[in-house]
Amino acid sequence: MPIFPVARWRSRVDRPCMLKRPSLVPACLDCRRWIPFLGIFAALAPHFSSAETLTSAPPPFAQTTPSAVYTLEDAFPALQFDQPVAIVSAPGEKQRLFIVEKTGRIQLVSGLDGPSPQKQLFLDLSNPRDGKLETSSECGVLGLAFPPDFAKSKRCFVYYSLRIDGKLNQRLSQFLLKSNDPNRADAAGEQPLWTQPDPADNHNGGDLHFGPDGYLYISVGDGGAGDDHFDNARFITKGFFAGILRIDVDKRPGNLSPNPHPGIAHDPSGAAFYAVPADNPFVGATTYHGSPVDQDAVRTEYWATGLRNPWRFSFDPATGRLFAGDVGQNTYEEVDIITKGGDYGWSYREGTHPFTNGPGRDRVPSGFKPIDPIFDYSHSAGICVIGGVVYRGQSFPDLRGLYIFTDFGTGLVMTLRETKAGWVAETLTREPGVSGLGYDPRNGDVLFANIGQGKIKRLKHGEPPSASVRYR
Ligand SMILES: [Ca+2]
Repeated sequence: MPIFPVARWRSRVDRPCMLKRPSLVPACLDCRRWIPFLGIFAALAPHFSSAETLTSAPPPFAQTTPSAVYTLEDAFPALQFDQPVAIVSAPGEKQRLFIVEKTGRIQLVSGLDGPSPQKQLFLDLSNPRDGKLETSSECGVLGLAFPPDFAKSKRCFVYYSLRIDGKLNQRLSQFLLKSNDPNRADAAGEQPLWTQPDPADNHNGGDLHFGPDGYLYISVGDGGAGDDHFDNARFITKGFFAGILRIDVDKRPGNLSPNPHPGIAHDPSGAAFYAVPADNPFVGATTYHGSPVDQDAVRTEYWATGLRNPWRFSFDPATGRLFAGDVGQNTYEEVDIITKGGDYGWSYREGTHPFTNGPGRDRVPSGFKPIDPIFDYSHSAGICVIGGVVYRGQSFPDLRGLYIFTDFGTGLVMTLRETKAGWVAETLTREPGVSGLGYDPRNGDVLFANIGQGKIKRLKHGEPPSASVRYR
């Protein structure tokens, strides 16, 4: 089912384009800075099948034949979801899975080992306490994370979009379980951490994960429109934009109060509901890109900068490395390993390539020292990277240690293998409409949220070989 009316979609995609696209992909995709990428592919997803032949040119990486043929199957045939975007587990739990629905609800799937897993409502943000939920374009309920002490603290964190007095905001909030129901969070007891005005409904990031250090990592986009129109990406003194943030929701001793920001919530004493880890990379920063910055205005929450729209990211459970998919503008998609204080180049670069349509064009500062993505691919292979996960399960020994991710548009399900010569990409299968990946907490199987179909898929060995991706 399309997630918004086709007529509205057509009105957006009929804008003139400068470039041509493969026949299966609408010409508008090059202009998607004006198009909600999730919406458009939910509408397109029914037009693809895993056995189709791509008419585009082969991708710019070797088309290798996996040692086994893979496909995706419906993980929960009896369960339907409403635009799923994230698949989340709670620490230490094997029998519950949480599915974040962009349209306002978080569903809990229980009884994973049983013959018929059940779905029930975990948290309903359809009508948030402080405003109106916004679900258009790339807005909605976008991320969920449980802290390491969830079993004791019974709290979770959610990132979502809402309008307050008609104005769009992105919000990070804490929720608690209801006292009498371990399977339900209490929407009425919401405690916002911050609420940031957002100039456009796209490029919101919105993924949440606790790292191995117990801190909460948050992905944020550049605000939106296109070409870094609002000029947020090149600075660390504006809002919560264009990077990965790291905060301490436990307010451990020695950590710091955040610098003032009008969107940060405070308790009656004036204290924020989180702290900034004292060793965050921009604590005490006096320069950025070689230019002086006001220490009191630095968003010390930054862990890494220079990302356009890091829609989905994950931690490798074995190594703790942080992998992110950063959605590109018109030409390149990229996968990054995010490191402390790393600058990933936007909006001076798109992938490893100079970006000359941004607000900083022709004025790249001498202090600009970006980190290359581990992999980027051109729009001949895809148009919207969906960051995935490192496979650490037992079912598929040939995939162990590989990073598995997808392209939302062409549906390529790809792997990245680390070699002495660098990262090598392979194509596993094809599934358009995937908007997020996660794990089955029982066995580490990779799960895929297909926003167009409203289904959770599972990677499996497939037959026959004709179901694999072919190029001509
Ligand atoms: Ca935005």
